[in-house]
Amino acid sequence: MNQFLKNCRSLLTQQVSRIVVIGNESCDLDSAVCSICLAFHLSKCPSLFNSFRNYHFIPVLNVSRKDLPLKTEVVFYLHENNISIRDLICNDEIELPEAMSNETKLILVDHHLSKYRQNVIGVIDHRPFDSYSNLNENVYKHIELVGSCASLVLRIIDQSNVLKKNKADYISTLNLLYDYVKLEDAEINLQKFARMTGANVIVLIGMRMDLAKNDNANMRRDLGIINVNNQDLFQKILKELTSNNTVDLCLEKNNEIEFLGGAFYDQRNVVYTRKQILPLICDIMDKF
Ligand SMILES: [Mn+2]
Repeated sequence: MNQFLKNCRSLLTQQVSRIVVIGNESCDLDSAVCSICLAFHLSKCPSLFNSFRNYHFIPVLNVSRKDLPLKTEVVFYLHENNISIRDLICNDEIELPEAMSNETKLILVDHHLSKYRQNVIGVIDHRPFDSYSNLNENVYKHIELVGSCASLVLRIIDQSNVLKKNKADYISTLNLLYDYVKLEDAEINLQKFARMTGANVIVLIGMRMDLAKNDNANMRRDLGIINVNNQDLFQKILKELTSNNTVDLCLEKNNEIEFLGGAFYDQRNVVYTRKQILPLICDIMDKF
C-alpha cells in the first residue's frame, strides 16, 4: 500500500490523466479509508471504469495538509495501520478542477454532493441519493443505505474476484477496511444496546492484566464515558469520576480515542475497581 501511495505522490509532478478518489469534507475515518482503499483497488482492477483505461487512480484526503493533524482519529488509525501519512495527498496538494476538465476526473466516496460534480465519473455512497446533486447522467453509482461506505468498498473488491489471485497485495487494504467496519459495528451495537436498555449514559470499565504475573504492577485499567441522550447527567458523572477527592482514580485523558463522542481515560490508580466506581455513579443518579 505504501508503495502505491508513493507512486501516487510522484504522479503529482507528471502530466498524466488522473482520476481522484475523494471522500467528504469532514474527512472522517470512513471517507479516508474508502478513498485510499478504493483508489488502490481500482489501480489494480479498473474494470468498473473501463473507458478510462489510461488514467491513474489517486486517493486524496479532503482536508488541507495543515488541518490534517486535527483529524486525530484518521491520523491515529492510519498510523496504527502503518500507512505513511507523509505520502498521502491532501486536497491542497493537487489541483482539483471545479470547471469541466479532461485531465482530472473524480470518484466520490462517502458523499455525492460536490463542487467538482462536472468532472465526477463515479459515486460510492451509503446515504440516500439526492437528486439535486446534479451529477452527469452516465455517472457510475453504487448507493446503498448501509452502516458505512467502507462496507460497500469491501463488497466491490470482493465482487471483482481479484482476491482469488491477488490476496497478498491486498492485505493492508483489507485490514484497513475490516477493522474500520468492525469499529462501525461496535458503534451500532452499543447504540442498539442503549436503545434496548433505555440507558442515558454509558460507562465503560476496562481492565487488562498480564495473567502470567498476577499483581497490580501488570494491571491496566481504562474508563470510558459516553453520552447517549442526557448531556447534563453525562457531565455530572464525568465531573464526579475525574475529580472525586476520596476515590482518586488518577484519570489521564486519552485523546486518541474517538468513539461515539465519548470521553476516554487511562485509569492510573489501578487499586480502585467497579466496587468503588459504581457507588459514585449511583450517588449521582440518586441526586439527579
Ligand atoms: Mn460514512
